[in-house]
Amino acid sequence: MDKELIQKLANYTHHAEKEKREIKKITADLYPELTIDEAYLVQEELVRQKLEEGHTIIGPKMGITSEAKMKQMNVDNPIYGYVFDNMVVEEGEPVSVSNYIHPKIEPEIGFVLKKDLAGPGVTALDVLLATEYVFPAVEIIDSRYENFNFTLPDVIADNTSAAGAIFGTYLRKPEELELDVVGVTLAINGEIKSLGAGAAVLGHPANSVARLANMLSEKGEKVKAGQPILTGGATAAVPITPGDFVQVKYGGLGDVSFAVK
Ligand code: OOG
Ligand code: MG
Repeated sequence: MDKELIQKLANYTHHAEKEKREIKKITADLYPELTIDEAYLVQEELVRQKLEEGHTIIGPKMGITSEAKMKQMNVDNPIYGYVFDNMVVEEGEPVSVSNYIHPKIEPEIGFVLKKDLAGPGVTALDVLLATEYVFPAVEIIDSRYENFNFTLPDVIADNTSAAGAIFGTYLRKPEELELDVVGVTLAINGEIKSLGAGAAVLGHPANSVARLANMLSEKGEKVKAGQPILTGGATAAVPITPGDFVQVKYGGLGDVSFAVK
């Protein structure tokens, strides 16, 4: 895959994101043979373009780390992408659907490390020993592809549908909780729409961070201390519409609430 094609595909998803416009997935007819490795090259170019425009990376995100997400999206392997500064919604602020194409939300458990983690061979124990805090989070995903319909390479080239993140402020040390049995409920206007537990995320959310470190090591990169890390939706994603009041509660790990306008 030459540089020109990488740029063309990165422009394709990047422009759709900026213009809040749905596009056909890359593998539909633009470039059906896109592989996972090539898709990460497209993602790298997309990240480069965003940095060049003056945006900054807030932290990495894992995706497709739970059975619920694999089933919902019909893809079967964890992937990673990046949350940028212009995607962060302050806790307590309303989420405006007009900023997105067809937003959905996901309850996630966040990590902040106190030291960098470089793979390969990083384990969940390594992650827990390197973790400063865990915190509750909600990710807003907004695939640029029609009907959220994509293959794994497509979604990687679309920065894993990253569009928004609300980082809760209820910080806990990882040893204060059994993160795998932390329950989570997502309610909209008082009605439970999805529920799960930390164990839905690769058995334990620390496994997701370990996987991230090991995947990044293939490119000579590491998971950096101090950045909020999203470990992936613990339940299927839920669409939001104006008038919704969303309340996501985590057992022993606080909650994140917001209005949708
Ligand atoms: C891809 C992003 C998945 C997660 O937490 O599983 C993701 C998508 O479902 O559009 O962020
Ligand atoms: Mg997610």
